[in-house]
Amino acid sequence: MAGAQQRPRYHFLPPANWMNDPNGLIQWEDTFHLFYQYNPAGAYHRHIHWGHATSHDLIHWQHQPIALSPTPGGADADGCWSGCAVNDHGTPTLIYTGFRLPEVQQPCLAVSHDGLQTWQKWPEPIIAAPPPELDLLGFRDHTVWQEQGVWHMLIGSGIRGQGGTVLLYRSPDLRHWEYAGPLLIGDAGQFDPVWTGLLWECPDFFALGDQQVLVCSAWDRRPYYTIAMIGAYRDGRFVPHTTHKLDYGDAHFYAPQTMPIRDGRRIMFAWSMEGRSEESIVAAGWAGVMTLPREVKIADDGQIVTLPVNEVQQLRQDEIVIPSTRVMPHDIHWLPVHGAQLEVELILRPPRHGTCTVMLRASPDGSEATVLRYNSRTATLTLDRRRSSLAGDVWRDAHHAPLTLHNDEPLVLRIFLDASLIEVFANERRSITSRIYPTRPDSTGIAICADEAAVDLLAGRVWEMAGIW
Ligand code: DQQ
Repeated sequence: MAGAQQRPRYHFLPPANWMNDPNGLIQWEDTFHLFYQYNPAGAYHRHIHWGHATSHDLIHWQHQPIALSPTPGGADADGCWSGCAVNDHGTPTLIYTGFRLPEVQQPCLAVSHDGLQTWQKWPEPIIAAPPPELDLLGFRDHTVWQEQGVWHMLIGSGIRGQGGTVLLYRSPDLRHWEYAGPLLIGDAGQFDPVWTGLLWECPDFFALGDQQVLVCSAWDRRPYYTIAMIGAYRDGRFVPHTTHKLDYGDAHFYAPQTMPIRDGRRIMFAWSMEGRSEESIVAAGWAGVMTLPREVKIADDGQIVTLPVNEVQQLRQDEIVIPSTRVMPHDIHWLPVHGAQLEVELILRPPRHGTCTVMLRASPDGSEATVLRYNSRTATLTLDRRRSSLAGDVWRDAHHAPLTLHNDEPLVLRIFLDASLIEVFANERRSITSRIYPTRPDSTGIAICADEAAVDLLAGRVWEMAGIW
């Protein structure tokens, strides 16, 4: 499978090699900094460094020299794993996980005195070992904030036999930390409404309006998905009252991190992992892409939703307006557009009891098509990848998002296609982020299909999207 054809053009990724989690997101003066888990040696996860890029608009990025590299013999000898950036009274400071084989994980710290370009590591890990009384599955990934003059840090973990957990620490100076107990222990046996995994990676914790939100990536021998918990935070404990998937594309939306920016928005990036075999990843020479920058919001139904920032609109080129029409049962209505880098906006009225389907990246004969289907009987939006690619080595499972349309509410879709990446936003309250690998050069079409009952296309607009490099 050709690597170049699958490479996104308007989403962030390094020039080559392996990328995973976004790290150290921070707005410093007029510049946004995005660090990321990076292997400069190839398109596989090993000996992880921190890559670095900067932007003035969250959309266009400049690659910067590598920020952190493993120090031979040091606490991070086998990897500088995920972490965050804070402003320590004017000094940019990174807190990250030093990783040593076979599986030692220790919190580490580095500071910059030249405007976030080069970093000096604190000579020792800032916490020597996890609390000895806990039987933990991991001790990694950091979010740090200040509360009444005291630094607070969460570390992702899991308590064997219990479930994912985040451990709370406090410090006067970012270098000396005291364990303050678990902020929250999950219950991995609990499937209702969502299974929360054995280990929580990459915790993020913030207030949004009058709600407190904990975001964690649920792991059990492999990444599963990202969960958002909404609840109350008091005396170092968090009590969630709602838990849901943050994005319904499962492992393709993982390890997100947020930053508050000066205009009041909270911006999130997530890592979208590949969904193809290691052989084709290594052959392509690159792996991993960031989602669009998204603003974190509370949707009208109370779930946390992440929506593309308005700055994304600057990438729109030549708008094509799609006339409204009624698609009769069993008809396929092709839109007058083609492309692999598109933003698509569709307002549809699905049948009251039935399904309506949008085929994306579809070949004229339909042998390749990614199928987005809304079923009003089950109130579910499905992204079906069974026919997304003729390649033999790609992930084909479907993603399902619960979505109830109220009364006469139409289905409002905003879809971003960028080579192998697809991001679907529905009614500003659900998102599905995934990876597709169409192989045919003519798999560029979009069609609306009515199944047993007619579907009204009320309005539509499509834009070709400009590249960001
Ligand atoms: N990726 C990092 C870990 C983190 C995981 C290692 C999540 O710190 O737990 O690259 O994708």
